[in-house]
Amino acid sequence: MNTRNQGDQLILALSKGRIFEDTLPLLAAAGITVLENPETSRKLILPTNDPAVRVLIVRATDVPTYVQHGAADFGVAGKDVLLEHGGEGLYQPVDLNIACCRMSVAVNAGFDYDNAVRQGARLRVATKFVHTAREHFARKGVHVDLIKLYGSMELAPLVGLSDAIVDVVSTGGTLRANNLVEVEKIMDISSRLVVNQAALKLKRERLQPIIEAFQNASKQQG
Ligand code: PRT
Ligand code: MG
Repeated sequence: MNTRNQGDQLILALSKGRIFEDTLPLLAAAGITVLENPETSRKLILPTNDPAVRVLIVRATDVPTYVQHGAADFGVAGKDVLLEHGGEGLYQPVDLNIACCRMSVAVNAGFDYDNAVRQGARLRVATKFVHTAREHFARKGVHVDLIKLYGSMELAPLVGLSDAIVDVVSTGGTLRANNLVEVEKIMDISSRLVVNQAALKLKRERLQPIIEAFQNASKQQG
């Protein structure tokens, strides 16, 4: 099978899990059904009921990269991921209101965050979201040493790697289970449709109806 992205093809980049699940109803609204389940299939390129449309399964943080370089024409990515990527080469026409959560600062239950900030203490902050964290603390005038992690941020304060973490929170269950407290919300997060800027021009006839279907379906959800 030729997997290069050609003119008559449309390639959608999605991550497994919540983004894939929440995107399925939007695809259905555009008349597109994915024919294999990424949780059970070993395939990284999934067929759909439309032979010209295929779905790439990539890591959530890699979705903007595939779309930026045109290896995928469009994709779905969280605002958290897009802020770290920077968004170059991407058109972001629709906030899909899916995979909603918030970006927050959390600390050990015993740590007096407000007092540390008031005292002008230098904070060690562990996060995957270094760009967002740097901007947040700069805005507050708080000095931080950022420690880049790639997952399980919740562990860092427990073992003394950091004083605080910046992470996305949805139910708060993971924080509670690890005796951490959310002390500051940085922003609300949802996922966006991202489209390669060149593809939007060259494949407009194919892409536009899908963008509109996503737009209408996400309005009805939200
Ligand atoms: O899992 P992987 O390392 O491959 O990447 P990822 O975690 O970025 O991907 P994925 O699929 O887990 O998340 C994709 C997108 O979903 C993120 O970019 C967010 O925009 C959004 N989202 C919504 C979330 C959550 N809710 C969420 N709860 N992403 C991650 N989480 C994590 C959270 O950090 C915590 O560790 O899930 C854990 C449980 O959260 P609680 O608060 O419900 O306990
Ligand atoms: Mg995850």
